[in-house]
Amino acid sequence: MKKIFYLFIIFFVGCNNSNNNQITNIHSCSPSKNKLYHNKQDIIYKYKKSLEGKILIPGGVFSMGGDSNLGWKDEFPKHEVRIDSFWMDIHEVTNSQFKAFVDSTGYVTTAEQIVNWDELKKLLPKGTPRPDSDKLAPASLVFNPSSSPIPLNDMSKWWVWKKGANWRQPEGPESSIIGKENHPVVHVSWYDAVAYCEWSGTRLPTEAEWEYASRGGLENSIYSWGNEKLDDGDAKANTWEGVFPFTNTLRDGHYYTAPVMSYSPNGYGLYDMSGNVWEWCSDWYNENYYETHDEKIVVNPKGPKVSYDSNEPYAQKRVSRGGSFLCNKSYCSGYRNSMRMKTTPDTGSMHTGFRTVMDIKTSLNNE
Ligand SMILES: [Ca+2]
Ligand SMILES: [Ca+2]
Repeated sequence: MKKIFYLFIIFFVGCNNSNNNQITNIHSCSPSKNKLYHNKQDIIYKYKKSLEGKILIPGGVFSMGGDSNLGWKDEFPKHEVRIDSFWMDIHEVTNSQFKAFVDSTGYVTTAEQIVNWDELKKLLPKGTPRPDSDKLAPASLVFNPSSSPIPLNDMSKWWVWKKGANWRQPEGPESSIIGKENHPVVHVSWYDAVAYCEWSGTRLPTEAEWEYASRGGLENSIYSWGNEKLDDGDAKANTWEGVFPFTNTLRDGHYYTAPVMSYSPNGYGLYDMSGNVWEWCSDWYNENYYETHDEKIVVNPKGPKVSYDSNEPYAQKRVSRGGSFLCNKSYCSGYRNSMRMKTTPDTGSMHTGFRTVMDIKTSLNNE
């Protein structure tokens, strides 16, 4: 099932929340080490630090949720979470890696398929007329910069539903991934990401695992590198620097995607947890999920049973994290550790990708 042009707004609504959705209580931003705990798994992996492009994220307890008044309402309340150790991809899944999957399986991504109108109309108000067949052709969302500064309240001004755009042709039929083999794959739906995981014997991270990993061992820091502002010092991530979506200063060196591992890793040795492309998580999105926790410490949360977004209450959405090359401080600051994005699982776009994780137990069974 695929969303079409007039539904893509659903995807970006989280980036467009106005400031009245932010809360004003400011939390401590002093970095400190997470509270690690040790179990048998950690002892086993004390002697093994790498696994096929993955790195061991040691289990521990951390405070999950918003770290400052930059946080949206759905990032609160901040709560204690315990995470077991797991392996995580050092970098986002690349075009080269995704091509190996497609070459091996013949998999056809969501963006390469004709839109199934019978499925799509279930997401739309009753009586919505069937679009022309042309509008149901294989397509995906492509960024379209503005020619002048514009108000940031209408995402259709900088996104187009482009026929022929998919992971092989990120900017449309005239483009390709030749020379971008080490860039993150994009235009992948949640279903595409899960299919890749099943093929590779991995899985998507839970939202809690993703945030824990992004923090890199620092507690209550705003960004994966700490609390230094994005614009200070060396470039820290591939984001949008300038007046979005008009001018881009290219201070970080990249307009669209950057090759993975172009910037310094975080404390766990993970690259591009902030920026470059959004990364799918396994969880359903529910804006009230954090409020449902009444345990002192939540253990390995796997997300809510049902999705809920009051902006689009009929749409079932999955979580993605980390922001992209289109994130800007004037807009969504999606590159913060705790920022939660939500979108329907059939939606891909030119700034959404993923990375995989593996349970310790799974990796042991593979030996
Ligand atoms: Ca950039
Ligand atoms: Ca990323």
